[in-house]
Amino acid sequence: MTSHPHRRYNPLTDSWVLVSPQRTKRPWLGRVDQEREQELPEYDPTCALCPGNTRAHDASNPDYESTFVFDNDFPAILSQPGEQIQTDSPLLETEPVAGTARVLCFSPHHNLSLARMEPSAIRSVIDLWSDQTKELSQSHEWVQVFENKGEQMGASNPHPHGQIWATSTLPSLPATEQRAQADYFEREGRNLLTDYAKTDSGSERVVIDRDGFLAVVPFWASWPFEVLLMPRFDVQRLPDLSPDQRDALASVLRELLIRYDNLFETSFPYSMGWHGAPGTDPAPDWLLHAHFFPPLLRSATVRKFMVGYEMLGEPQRDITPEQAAGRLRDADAVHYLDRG
Ligand code: H2U
Ligand code: ZN
Repeated sequence: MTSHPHRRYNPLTDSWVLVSPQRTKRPWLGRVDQEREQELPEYDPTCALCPGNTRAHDASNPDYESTFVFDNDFPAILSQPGEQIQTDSPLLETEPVAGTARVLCFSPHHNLSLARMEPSAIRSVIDLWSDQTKELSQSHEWVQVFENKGEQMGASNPHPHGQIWATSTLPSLPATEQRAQADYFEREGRNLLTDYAKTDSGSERVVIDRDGFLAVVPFWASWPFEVLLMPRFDVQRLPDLSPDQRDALASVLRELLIRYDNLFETSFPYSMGWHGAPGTDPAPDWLLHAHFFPPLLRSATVRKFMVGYEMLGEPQRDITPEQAAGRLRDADAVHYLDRG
């Protein structure tokens, strides 16, 4: 790949990223922070997500032993839509929205993360994601499963958890992906992401390729260690994954998150989430996939900021997706906290 500045096109979001590989010619400045993270207790009596504890509004958690889901006590969306807001200009456009917001506890153990959980426990989380998606997609246009992990991403609590926001409207990013995949399918007669998985298999961008799943730092990645996780088989939605495929996914997901943690020997912060076809009708243009957007660049504390040119022009990166994937491949597949 060239060492000259160039732009790369993201066909999923119809946008471009500026890549400046010549700036990484200098030796790698990465360092491992000596400072160890604070050790967390397995149970925290002040945590709103730990088993048996009381949350806001006096709701109390059961003594759950695997996963636990509850309606968010501070939801961003409400079950009933408000009235259409009247404005006096077409430039001031609004739309009512209704929905359901839930919090998903991944484990009763306050001090774990998905990377540190057993494959069978991760499998339970995948089942939870799938069941919730199945249930909520009956009555919502879009079901967004996501995890916002780490203080650097604004997560309020280290207890392993994710969220679901299910809405009566299709949000902007999935709507863009929807259009891109539909356009590609109409133009080429094939599935965009299935074609991309074929294009990238065996490439320098592969992080993991096994058991039917492919994790790559996509050609068009904006974030330094962004990853796109895709099945190598035709599946549009989480609930459609078979039991064997879910087990395989648990194993691949675990490996990816361990590699992330090992990169800078830190509990790697990120936002991740699933994009599957909206609705329940057949959608041959869609491929189920997960995006991982981690903020870190050079160490546990040196992060990438999307500022300046990025806010006014377009995203820019120095380390190429190929270099980033190489570093994730070189990272150990055994968690640093589990090494002898
Ligand atoms: P974050 O860590 O990403 O902020 O997610 C925690 C969520 O948990 C957040 O959406 C909810 C917050 O509203 N929450 C409750 O529903 N009840 C509580 O008692 C505390 C936090
Ligand atoms: Zn907790």
